Amino acid sequence: MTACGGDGGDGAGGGTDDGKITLGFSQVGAESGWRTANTKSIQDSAKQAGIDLKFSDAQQKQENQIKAIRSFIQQKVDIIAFSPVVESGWDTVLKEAKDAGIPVILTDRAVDSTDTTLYKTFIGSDFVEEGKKAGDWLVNQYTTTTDPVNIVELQGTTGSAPANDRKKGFGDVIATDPKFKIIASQTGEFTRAKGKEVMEAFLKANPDIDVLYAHNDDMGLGAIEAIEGAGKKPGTDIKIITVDAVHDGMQALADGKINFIVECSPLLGPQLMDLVQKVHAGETVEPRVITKETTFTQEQAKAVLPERQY
Ligand code: GYE
Repeated sequence: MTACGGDGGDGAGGGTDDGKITLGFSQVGAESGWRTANTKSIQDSAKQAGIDLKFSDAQQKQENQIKAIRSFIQQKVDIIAFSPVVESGWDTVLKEAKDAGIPVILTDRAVDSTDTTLYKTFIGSDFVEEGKKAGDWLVNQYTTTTDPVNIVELQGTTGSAPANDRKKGFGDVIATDPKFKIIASQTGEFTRAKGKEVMEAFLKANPDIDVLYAHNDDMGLGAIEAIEGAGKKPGTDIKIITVDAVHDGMQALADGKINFIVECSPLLGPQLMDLVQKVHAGETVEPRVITKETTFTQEQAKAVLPERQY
């Protein structure tokens, strides 16, 4: 219906000829509750928008994402979207897509390519801002004391945009007062199992931990098990801040086991499909689309928990 007459195609046109847009999507993996909700959002909204989705799961490996993107190029999909597992190392494959005339949309995570013509737009959260919100909450909790505050940090996937940026945003805020000390910081790979394992090691090595900052809910939930296993009370003996606000995280917050969650919305599907349609129609789109999000205290979690979608 919206075909623009004339030659009716630009050579980049899709794998099939049924008039549907074909979207190749390379997902990071299935490491967390956030990721599961994100995948569902993308699959549901593609269906709703009548977009033919070719979905590929990279199991947290960049090489698998590069393979998937090359395969999408070979299949001549109309558009490629992907959530880059790490920030670096994408220039070559992005150039291949560009040379093939296939537009690319970055979803959820950024790349560090200096050539921004390699992709049309980037939709996702401002992770530095999320880290800052976590830091601001902490600073406000400890205004009346000058005693040292010992913090341990569970980082996300090494080299990923959310791990780099959440660390930076938080670090910048707490650096304003030397009483805040990050006494241990290690990756928990955004998973529950690794979060638990690393927290166990943190607890063994550090008898005096005041605060845990975990870059996502899943690692925080794993750490809660470790803290309980060590005979301590999560949320009381050790204050916990996480990011995402997925259902299980919000439940732990409402139960008093987590103290504060910075929201990161995984429901990017509808906006992504909208961008796919616009880019396909040759319309100009904003180079950066930032997801709106909030933060939750324990009281707020109790109030909103019944209506949460994920
Ligand atoms: O916070 C984490 C997931 O890239 C925003 O990846 C995403 C992050 C999210 O595994 O739970």
